[in-house]
Amino acid sequence: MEDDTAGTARLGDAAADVLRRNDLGHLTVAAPELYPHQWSWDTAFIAIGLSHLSVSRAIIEMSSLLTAQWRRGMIPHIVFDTAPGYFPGPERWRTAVASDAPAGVRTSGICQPPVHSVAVARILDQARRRGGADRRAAEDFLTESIDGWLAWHRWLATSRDPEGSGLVEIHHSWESGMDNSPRWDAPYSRVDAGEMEPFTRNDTTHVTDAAERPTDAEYRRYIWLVDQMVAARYDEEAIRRTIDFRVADVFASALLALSSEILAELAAGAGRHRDARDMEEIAARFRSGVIAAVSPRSGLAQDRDLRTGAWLPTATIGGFAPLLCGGDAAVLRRQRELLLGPEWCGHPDLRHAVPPSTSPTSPEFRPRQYWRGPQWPVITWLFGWAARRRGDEALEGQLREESLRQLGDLRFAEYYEPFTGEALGSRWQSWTAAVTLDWLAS
Ligand code: 2M8
Repeated sequence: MEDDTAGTARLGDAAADVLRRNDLGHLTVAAPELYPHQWSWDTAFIAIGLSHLSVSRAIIEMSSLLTAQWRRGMIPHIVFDTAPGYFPGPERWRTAVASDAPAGVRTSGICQPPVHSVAVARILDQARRRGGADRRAAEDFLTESIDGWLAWHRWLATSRDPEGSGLVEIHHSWESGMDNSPRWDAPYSRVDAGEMEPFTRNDTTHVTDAAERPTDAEYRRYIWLVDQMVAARYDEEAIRRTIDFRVADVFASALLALSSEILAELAAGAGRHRDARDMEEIAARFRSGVIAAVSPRSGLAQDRDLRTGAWLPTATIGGFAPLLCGGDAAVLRRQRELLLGPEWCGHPDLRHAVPPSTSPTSPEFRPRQYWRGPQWPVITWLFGWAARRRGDEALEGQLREESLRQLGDLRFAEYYEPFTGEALGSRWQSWTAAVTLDWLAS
């Protein structure tokens, strides 16, 4: 049998190879066939992985995303490259109708969770450890890009929380990053996709089994919402008045709180004290919003359907949002216990003790279907990283070790079947390879 060091080296080489193969020079595609463009939150994780290979390449990745930033601050969820074959492409998003879309770059018209300052901080740490030219490049990058990140957070805190509730409002489940999670079943049951321009999906041709992807009925609703946003010319107020999907996303809110706390530290380090205070305020507001959304009964944080006012109690990984942003020691203690307990990582039938996207004890759990049950290494990484930031090295260590065992199949899958460990969805997924590199480096 291969010894540990050889196995680790092989895993690291294979992960680096995935990033190299998915690299177009100016951006890294999220996955070679299924996702041949740049995705917003994928970019942050990819840059974290790249920072272990080349600080300057990691900086290019983040800078290239920022060139697609909309004028009011939104970072779009997809920046399209030239490859054909992804649906919906720029011709369906029609972002030219928007008054604040950037010129000269083709993007989608929605956003994804704000994890970018986690990447900026990680790149800076790496660069400072290396010193010399890397350090200078990363510090220059922070100076040049900080206004972009600040504008992004301010846009989220105003346009997506105009009433100051402390929760980020989303208008499409793609904005959550967890597209078909049962978190969204109730709000989607009220989306009645009517007559629409016909379309053909491409995604199902790139996975072994189409049942690992969302259903056609789900896709009709996804595209219906895109068309509704185009009709509203991507005007946030008009969208709020007319769209069939308005949900307060507790996971994105926790990430905004966490990332704003980090951005405040970065701003303070760059001598931008007023900006640092603004970011601290945003962090505090969204942290409180997340804690207020915790159900005393289940101990999990809940999303909220803003069209009906109903809280959404489904037991998904989104419910552990407080473990990302902190804010209440008792809530965190209970969540840690829950996460490691039999309904989650401690479920006796799991192949690897990392969190499934939906609890295996929930009636909505589907072990092979995308965000309805499989384990996502990138999500495990986020919880591990946040745990370490809180000083919970034990939790981080456990999640890392289990994940590295899971990734030992060298497929770098998009997601994994929780009971068998089978690789599902896309292979050679960039963010999976990237978090592998980060785990190996710690
Ligand atoms: C998945 O989402 C895209 C739409 O944005 C898709 O299914 O076509 C999600 O897992 C999302 O979180 C991720 O960012 C994206 C690219 O990896 O794929």
